[in-house]
Amino acid sequence: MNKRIENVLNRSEADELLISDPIAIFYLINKRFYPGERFLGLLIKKDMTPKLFLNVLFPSEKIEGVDIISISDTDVLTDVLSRYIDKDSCLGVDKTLQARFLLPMQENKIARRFINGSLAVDKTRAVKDENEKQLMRKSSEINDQAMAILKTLVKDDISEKQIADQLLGIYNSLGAEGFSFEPIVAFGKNAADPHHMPDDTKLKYGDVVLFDVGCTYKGYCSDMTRTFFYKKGPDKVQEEVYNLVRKANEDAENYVRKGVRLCDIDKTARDVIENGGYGRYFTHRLGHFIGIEDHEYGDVSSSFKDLTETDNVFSIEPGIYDPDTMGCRIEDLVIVTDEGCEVLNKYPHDIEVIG
Ligand SMILES: [Mn+2]
Repeated sequence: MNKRIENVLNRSEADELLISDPIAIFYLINKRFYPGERFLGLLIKKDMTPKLFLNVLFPSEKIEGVDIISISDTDVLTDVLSRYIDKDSCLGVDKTLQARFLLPMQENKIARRFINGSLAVDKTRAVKDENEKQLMRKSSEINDQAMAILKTLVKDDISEKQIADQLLGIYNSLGAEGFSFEPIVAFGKNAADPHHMPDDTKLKYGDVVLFDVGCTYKGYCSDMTRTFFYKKGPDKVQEEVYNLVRKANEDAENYVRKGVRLCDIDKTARDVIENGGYGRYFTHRLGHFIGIEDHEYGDVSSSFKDLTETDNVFSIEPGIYDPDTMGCRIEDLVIVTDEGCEVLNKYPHDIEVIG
């Protein structure tokens, strides 16, 4: 049994876990399946070789340390599962397991009790191992390089979309395989919309330029935001806004270490922006956990009271979205260490005029 599966079982209250989320399965056995509408499940429990329930439509080579149990469309799923699941057990299932699978399992009582088993997987995934940390460093290093290239693409009248369309090629040329999320390129007032999607807006003199972009490298995500000024430096108010966001980012990063409450990291950044008078324009949580997915379980927000653990990886991304002055966000990824944190993004935070 591999270390990750062992860690999940150690964190779980269930007797056995039936994991159906293909991404969680990838994390646990390093094999990706795209089962579409078909059932896919990995059954794990102590002292048993993990069983992968796999439809015959998705042939697989042998998987080291895993027994593959083939199922076909004509099999009754609950009959197959009950050959392996103890009917007196407490079974943990995913929060995303579809009701069309779960309801027959409950009706046929293939287990005594069903509980949400996702938390054990999610909390294990939140602590990155050495290999994962290396991949995340590399993914963010590529993202830093991509940011340096992106900012050279600006010119009068180019549209947000025209810049965004070039990003995939940039990532591929730097060794990344794709986007970790759809890139955000926002000019001028559009930067005051935190989730603006690139459109036909054209770049003009004096605009703010916001890039929120990320790639995947060997399956691991990066995610970074920088806000630039096109051809003309910020006016006094914009400079004040930018410096507040920058201080919020840096104070929060300085606060991060093992064993602090995630909500207190959020508060560190939020206090800076609130004391600067822009609290109502910081409309989202400070950050999110990240790894194989751009957004994983775990928030850096006022309502998330959990303590950080060494090797958690999350974003620190304060922003101010004031349509009358500017939209600004500065985002880095960090790895929690015993003493502080390692900031994965090396692209500077200084005010930068581009173009
Ligand atoms: Mn982010």
